[in-house]
Amino acid sequence: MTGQGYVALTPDSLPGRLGALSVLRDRVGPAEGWQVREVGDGNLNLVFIITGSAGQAVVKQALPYVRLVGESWPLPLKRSFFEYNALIRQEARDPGSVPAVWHFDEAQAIVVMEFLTPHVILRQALIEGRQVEGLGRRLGEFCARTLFRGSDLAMPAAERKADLALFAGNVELCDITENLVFSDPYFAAPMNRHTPGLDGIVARLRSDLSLKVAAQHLKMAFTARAETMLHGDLHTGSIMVTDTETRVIDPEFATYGPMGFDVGMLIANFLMAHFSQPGHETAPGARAGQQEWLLSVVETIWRSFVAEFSHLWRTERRGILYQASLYEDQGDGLAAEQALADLVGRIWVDTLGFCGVEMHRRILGLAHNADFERIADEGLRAACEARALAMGRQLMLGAGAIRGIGAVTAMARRMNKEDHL
Ligand code: SR1
Ligand code: MG
Repeated sequence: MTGQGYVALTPDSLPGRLGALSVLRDRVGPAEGWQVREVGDGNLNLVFIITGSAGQAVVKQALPYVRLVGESWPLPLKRSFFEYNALIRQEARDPGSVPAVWHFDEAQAIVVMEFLTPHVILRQALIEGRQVEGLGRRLGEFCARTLFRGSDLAMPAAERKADLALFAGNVELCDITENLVFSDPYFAAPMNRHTPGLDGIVARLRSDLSLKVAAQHLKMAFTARAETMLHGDLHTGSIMVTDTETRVIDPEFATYGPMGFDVGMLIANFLMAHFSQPGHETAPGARAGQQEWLLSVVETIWRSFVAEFSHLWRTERRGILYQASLYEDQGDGLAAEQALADLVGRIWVDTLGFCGVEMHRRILGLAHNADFERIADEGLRAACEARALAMGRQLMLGAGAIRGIGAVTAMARRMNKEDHL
């Protein structure tokens, strides 16, 4: 499982092992003065912050197993290779959207990156009731730029095919998504867990045959439709923010897949943040403003995504799909606009479906969201989660009939007042 010579870092061993790297000496200062803390709180990796006389850096190292579960679940180190390759592509496609990568060591599965400060993980900020200026616009643009520019709409065909082959190697992380997102929530899989008060609604969802079919249609879209390079795990724990700045991190699940996957996962996590707010308020209704803001972010993500995607369609469509030679160059500019509207419509339907499965798997599967998990009162948590489960079902089954992002936020607003237990 581990590559030759791989050894996991510790805070004590890190200065000796990385102290000779010139990029760290230059940016952080001499290793003799380093202070190292391990701060990883995700499901998979080690994350260290180095503080030195000249600055700070982040060192992320893959472990040969799933940290959340332990050594009984081996996971290849090569996910670090995919993360590195995704980060440098995202930086090229949307400059300034991700942390700068300073060094990559494939054998040790180490990525050395810029330390983002005073950024915090967005999920934590949302639980605390904080708001971030420009968040929805920035995330919508990130999705549009990375998804458009990583596809056959924009890339030279040979380059795109080489990338498709490269990311096709990310088999084990795709396998996690394929099982944990699309299958496990819909039966009593061994690693699943849910809040006890949800037993009734969980039984109803798992006996809903249409839902099981919809989930597998979505899984087929994920496995078969290699439209673009996805981030692959775009949730609010994969985003770091200040009050005014947004950066996307952790693309180790990167793979080629359908455009709606990233957008759907992202929106799902804002909707879950919305439904979880009553579990974090200090007085009834105290988080009503935060809930409305979260829905406004959902709307802005989608609208900014469409606006930027449309802009790129009109200005950077140089790939092998929907060529200008077929449309604009023939005087058929209107056909290009019609093709754009059709494509955005397809992405929209995919987005809603992926949004629904993500809402289900974070409540029914192995990997839950702190938004709900931090609600200590189990009855209150179940009530909040049940609303998200019900909405996830409506999105998956009704995707084709939901007209516009305003209908989605209206649905969330309505369901937030309902009892779905
Ligand atoms: C076993 S890994 C569980 C989850 O953590 C990651 O962040 C992904 O979301 C994955 O599905
Ligand atoms: Mg992650």
